Amino acid sequence: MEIGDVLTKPKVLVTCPIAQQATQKLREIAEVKLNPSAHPFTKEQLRKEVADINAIILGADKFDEELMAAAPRLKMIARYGVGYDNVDVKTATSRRIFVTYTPSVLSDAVADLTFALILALSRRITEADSYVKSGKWGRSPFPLGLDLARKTLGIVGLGHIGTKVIERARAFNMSIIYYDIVRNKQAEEKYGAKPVTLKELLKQSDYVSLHVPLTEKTEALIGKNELALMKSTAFLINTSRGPILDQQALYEALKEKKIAGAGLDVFQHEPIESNEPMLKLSNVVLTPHMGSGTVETRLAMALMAVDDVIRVLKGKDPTNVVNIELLERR
Ligand code: 8YV
Repeated sequence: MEIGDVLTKPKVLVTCPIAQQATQKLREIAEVKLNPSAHPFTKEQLRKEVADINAIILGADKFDEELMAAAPRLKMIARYGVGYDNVDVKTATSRRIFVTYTPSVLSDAVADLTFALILALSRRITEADSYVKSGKWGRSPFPLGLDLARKTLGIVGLGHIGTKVIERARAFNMSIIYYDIVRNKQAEEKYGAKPVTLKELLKQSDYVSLHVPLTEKTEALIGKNELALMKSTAFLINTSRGPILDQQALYEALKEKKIAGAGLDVFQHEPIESNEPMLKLSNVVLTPHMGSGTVETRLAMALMAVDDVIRVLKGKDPTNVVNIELLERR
């Protein structure tokens, strides 16, 4: 801390809208700067904004080495979310900047949205809504949907969110298979989830749901060859990160009806581009990256992020640390 900092409150930048209750709590100990616009900061804006901040609560903005270099007083980056693929954690660690995140509190919300997409696809909810609103009821028959009971759900990445999806699927009487680089014995015993290879999962599942973090290893995990293994009656759901899927390959598979449909909350580029061909397909249900977007969950995430910011600004260790090496080095 610099001498001037003792006399003034530490400065915290919040790059995305968060619950007022959380910003109020933060204001008790810090000077809080919010992003006044509905749009994310541009990189240039962010470079200026970070010049004198001590901590940042970060939305989906990319935070790289260049921005860290432009923020000499930065002690921590609190990711408002569970995924931290937008943060250069390696550089943060080398600069002794804590990176925190908000795991677990959003798992139910993301699992709910995953299931909402599964149900919307199976029972054609978005099409049915347009059918009724456009006055077609009584004039042409509405196509039949599909049962979930006795179908197979394939979970790719069985962590906290994947487990919550399984809990919901069990209530719908679905069979569960999963692929993960680590065996989840607990889920196997508790829910009868069967571990399989990715290839087997793609071949056997009626619904494939992606729940892996975005890393170098998971980028484009599902491409043309993987999609070709899926049943023509199967659906793909992605509430994790866009780049895990090859979006162009998915578009082609959907267009040529090689798979039945897709429910997507995340995309290669966000916001989705207006000329994105996927927007014209009828066998997709698209949502605007809103997996954690409920009142209760967003409040819990904001308070979790703020609590860690307060801890760090008071010289304590944060609780939800990504770069735990920094704790070990203390
Ligand atoms: C976003 C998410 O963080 O948890 C995540 O990683 O993708 C979301 O919860 C949220 O939309 C704010 O950026």
